[in-house]
Amino acid sequence: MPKKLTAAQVQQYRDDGFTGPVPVLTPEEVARFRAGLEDFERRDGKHLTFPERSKSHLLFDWADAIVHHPAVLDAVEDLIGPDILCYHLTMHIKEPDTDAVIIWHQDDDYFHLSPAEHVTAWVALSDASEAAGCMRMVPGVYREGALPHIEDPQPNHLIRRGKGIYGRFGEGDGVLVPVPAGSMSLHHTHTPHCSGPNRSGDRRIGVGVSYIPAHVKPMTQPVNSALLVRGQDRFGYYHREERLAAASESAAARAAHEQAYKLYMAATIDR
Ligand SMILES: O=C(O)CCC(=O)C(=O)O
Repeated sequence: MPKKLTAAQVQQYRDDGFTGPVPVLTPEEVARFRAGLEDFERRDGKHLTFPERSKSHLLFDWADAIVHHPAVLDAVEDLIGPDILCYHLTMHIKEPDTDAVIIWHQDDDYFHLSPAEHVTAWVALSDASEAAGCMRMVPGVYREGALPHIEDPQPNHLIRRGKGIYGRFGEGDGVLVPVPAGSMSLHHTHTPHCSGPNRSGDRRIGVGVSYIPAHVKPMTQPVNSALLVRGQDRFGYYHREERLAAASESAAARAAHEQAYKLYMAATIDR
């Protein structure tokens, strides 16, 4: 009996490689978490960018609350079991009426983890409609495993390195996966996905959280750090991150975030 997902959603994930939308946050939580993000941006004088866009849960209490949210973790547990590490987090924000896109790719090509059981929970802090540039995903193709990617950085590509699958999928391929504010989608690491520009009047704010079962191994060196968010880690494959303990942006949080970000940049692929 799944904890959060319906049996049909679990089946859709097994068949298609993704499911959603799954409601996870209350409207009050959405407003509070978005206010936390935008309060930081106001004080910082600019839109969130790297390094704070990456592993934000080690720095900000609102992001920490999302990666530990029981509704999010219950759904993730339904897919990958009870021993869960948060391997990474990237804030995917598209400003209103801008050209930023994400080209067709599989997450595995950035992360290189084995076995391929990594799942991305994409939590919406604003409406990710078709007009706002929600994701498109191709059902069933995840079963083919890793597809060839080419590196081709482009200025309007939200993921800096711009590694993508070229020549196989076009603009209208796959199915749209709109996610209303407070809900999330879940996709498998081999699911090809992309997203178009935000033509809506609001920011499109997505929190992409990468979860893995503790038995999933890193296939690249040096090894990244990861945060145990539920259950036990009997394997110890990753440097251990500590949960944000003090207030957002404290000196200790900044130091822990800086260390984890540096390791991530050295260990894996720019995202
Ligand atoms: O935010 C998007 O449009 C795509 C995000 C993405 O590629 C991911 O979460 O894996």
